[in-house]
Amino acid sequence: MAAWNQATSRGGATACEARARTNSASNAPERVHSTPNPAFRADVLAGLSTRPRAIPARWFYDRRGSELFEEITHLPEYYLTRVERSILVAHAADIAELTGPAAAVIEFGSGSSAKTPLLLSAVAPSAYVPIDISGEFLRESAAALADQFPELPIYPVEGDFLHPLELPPEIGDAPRLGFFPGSTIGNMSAAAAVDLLRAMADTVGQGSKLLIGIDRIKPTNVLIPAYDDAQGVTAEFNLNLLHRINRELDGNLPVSAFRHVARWNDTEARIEMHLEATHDVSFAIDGHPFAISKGKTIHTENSHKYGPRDARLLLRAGAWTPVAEWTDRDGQFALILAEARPVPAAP
Ligand code: SAH
Ligand code: AVI
Repeated sequence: MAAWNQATSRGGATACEARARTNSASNAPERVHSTPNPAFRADVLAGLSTRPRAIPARWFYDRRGSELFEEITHLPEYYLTRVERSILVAHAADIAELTGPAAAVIEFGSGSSAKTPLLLSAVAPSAYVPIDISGEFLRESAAALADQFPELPIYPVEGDFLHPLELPPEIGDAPRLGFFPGSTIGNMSAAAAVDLLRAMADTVGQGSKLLIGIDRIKPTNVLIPAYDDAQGVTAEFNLNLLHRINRELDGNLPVSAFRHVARWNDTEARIEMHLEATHDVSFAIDGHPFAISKGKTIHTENSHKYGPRDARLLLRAGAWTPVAEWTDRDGQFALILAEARPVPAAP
């Protein structure tokens, strides 16, 4: 069982402190002297030693990474957040009717919880449990939300949702509504997504509901700019992973020798983000030497896109039965409500 670092945000940090969030991390010295996260260290050392080189995308989200993702959500090219928000605005009442009142809302990968008020206002929950790997950002976002919903008990949980999770006992026997927006499910392979969906069903229990956002397959002239924006924010988000390695793992990666690459992999139906070496480089991380030749890449993220049937099949494979689906007028993005039901015996 993973050790979950949990704290109620009532009486915790104030929204004022949350608003005082700054970009100071970008000016911080490259090296920090705290105990390195052993899972981060293991993933980086293993990921740079295997071919093709790859580091799991969850390590993007230190404080600076969370801030940069938040900036991405405001970019004109990054349609996902804007469109998902518009679907929530248009259908919050329908969602509330199907989910019922007084549920404990459990959000997976809550980030800034920016879209969450739309759901919370509609469903009148009994508690809110935001779960995120980016602890400081999570606590500040929860504190800001507590100011907006002073009557709502909020129990932030810092942890990796890919590990087994016990919900805070304070939520009691309230019905559970999982919330997994943003198409974060797309950052996993189909196999990992199915495992996660099944684990979520175990966590929230049979009869519980899940509201999940899933990005749709669309033309590359929309997809590529969404992941390679004109202002270079996504590039900075990607390159921050290298800064994070230098800061936290005693690395000396020459960050300026790497460039951000976003490409569409049609076979896998996904956007891939890579960091490509612009010349031959050698560096060390925690005393371990590495070399990368010009043109070779570190694969840092997959963002899978799903057709309508694929998305529903993924949910069924993950032990969730779709009960309703809403999209925008252009069918760019889907919000699906599903229920954890026992899989019926095959005919
Ligand atoms: N839900 C928000 C944020 C999406 S960004 C939205 O829709 O805009 C993805 C979020 O998931 C980040 O806040 C990141 O820190 C978190 N995250 C990514 N992988 C995670 C993991 N394995 N466990 C817990 N949180 C994770
Ligand atoms: C969090 N996740 C769904 C984002 C995505 O679109 O895959 C992360 C991201 N990567 C680059 N831009 C945004």
